[in-house]
Amino acid sequence: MKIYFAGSIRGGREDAALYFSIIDSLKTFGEVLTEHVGDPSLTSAGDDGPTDKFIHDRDLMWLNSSDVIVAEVTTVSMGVGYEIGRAIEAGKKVLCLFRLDSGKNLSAMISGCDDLTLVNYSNLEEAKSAINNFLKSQV
Ligand code: 6K6
Repeated sequence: MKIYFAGSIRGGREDAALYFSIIDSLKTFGEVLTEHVGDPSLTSAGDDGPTDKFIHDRDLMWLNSSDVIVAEVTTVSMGVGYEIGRAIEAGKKVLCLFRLDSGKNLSAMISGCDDLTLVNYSNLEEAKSAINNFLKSQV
């Protein structure tokens, strides 16, 4: 199974360690195409690297080749919202994970969307359990 994990980069890296742990658990189900999203050395500022067009086109190619999308949506990110929208339009199955104790308000465009699965969670174990239930139902 090819899994596309989406998490905030330029939207802010405060949950990067959490992304790393989620990706670790996703790897037990298949290939994670976007492992770099959990890289603790990746900052929101970034450094020398590929152009934005390269990143956009490469990531969309990965998104379109993936079987499922798992998005951590607690830290607000324009890119993650965009990826979720493109994934739904492409007919992909999308799981969104939102941390209830974050004090953040999830966009109604995610919480009000019938075309995705949204799970509110409090800790990593609950996130893993949501991932397990979601991915099991895809095979
Ligand atoms: C590092 C720092 C700044 O830019 C970078 C390199 N950028 C990216 N590399 C890989 N994927 C990216 C990059 N920027 C955005 N994405 C994709 O959008 C990822 O798949 C994330 O799920 C999502 C993050 O969007 P923003 O708006 O938070 O950056």
